[in-house]
Amino acid sequence: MEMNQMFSLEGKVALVTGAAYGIGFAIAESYAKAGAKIAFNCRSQEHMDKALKDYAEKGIDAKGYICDVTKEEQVQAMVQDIEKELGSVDILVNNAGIIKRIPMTEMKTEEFRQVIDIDLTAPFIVSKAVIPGMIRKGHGKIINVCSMMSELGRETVSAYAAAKGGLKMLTKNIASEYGEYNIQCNGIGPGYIATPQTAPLREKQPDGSRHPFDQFIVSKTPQARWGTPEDLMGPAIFLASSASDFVNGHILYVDGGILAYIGKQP
Ligand code: NAP
Ligand code: GCO
Repeated sequence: MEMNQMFSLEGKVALVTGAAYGIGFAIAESYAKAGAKIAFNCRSQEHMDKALKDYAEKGIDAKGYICDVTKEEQVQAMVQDIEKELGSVDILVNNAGIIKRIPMTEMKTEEFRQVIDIDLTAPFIVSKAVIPGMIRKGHGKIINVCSMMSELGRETVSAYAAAKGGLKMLTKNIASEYGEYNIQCNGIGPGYIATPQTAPLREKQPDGSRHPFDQFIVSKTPQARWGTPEDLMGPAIFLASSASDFVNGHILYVDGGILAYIGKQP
């Protein structure tokens, strides 16, 4: 196989969930540049209108669906519509996600459940909806967007860490259960990436100085910077393309070295 064919997504149908902006948008953009037809969803018409404009500005003819990934009927209907409009899904990226930063003893059980629902149950729901089509086609790629919190804990993110740790194991289980159908399921574990989700951690202090968490993350990252959504593009293409056809059940951390580093003595 030619080198450029190995990383090509020409003719593939990719569904990236929650790709109106942030990491999902960058991954979808990279897939379009590699030749894939793009489907994405988000929850609000306002975000959809803006996203469609942003994709068009990049020359990408993406199909957008208003769909809440926690609602199984909406997901099933979206997957059927994609099949009619673009063809059945070859590549699924379970990207949609939320975080709630609340100390565990102050967190309502309902809030904990909401995070688990979006960050862990929804990847199950969406994967379940596309796997039968992948089995019919004889191939498929599922990429779950994991996190540093698939491996590490910290104050205030108990629900998120539980969900992302669970997502790592869902990844390994999908790989185990459907590998024989030539479906590869892997995870991408972004480090700390500058997106709306992490904006509160980078807010300037009233005196104009950097947020202490911002300084902390830069000091914990050997590459000494926050990641950008674009940093995820190459690894996401690798996991969606034939270049990774024998990579299954793996979590590829894209973190500038955070997980390799014990940190500097204060
Ligand atoms: P973001 O900027 O907050 O974007 C999240 C996206 O998910 C939005 O498009 C949002 O769409 C969508 N979404 C949320 N709940 C949804 C639902 N129930 N149904 C459909 N869409 C939903 O987040 P991000 O930073 O790009 O993160 C994307 C993924 O990477 C998440 O899974 C996150 O946990 C993970 N991650 C992020 C970082 C980081 O440092 N930023 C690091 C590791 C992992 P609407 O606004 O329309 O709801
Ligand atoms: C936090 C962060 C995260 C990151 C990311 C790390 O509050 O610690 O928001 O958890 O977004 O998932 O990989």
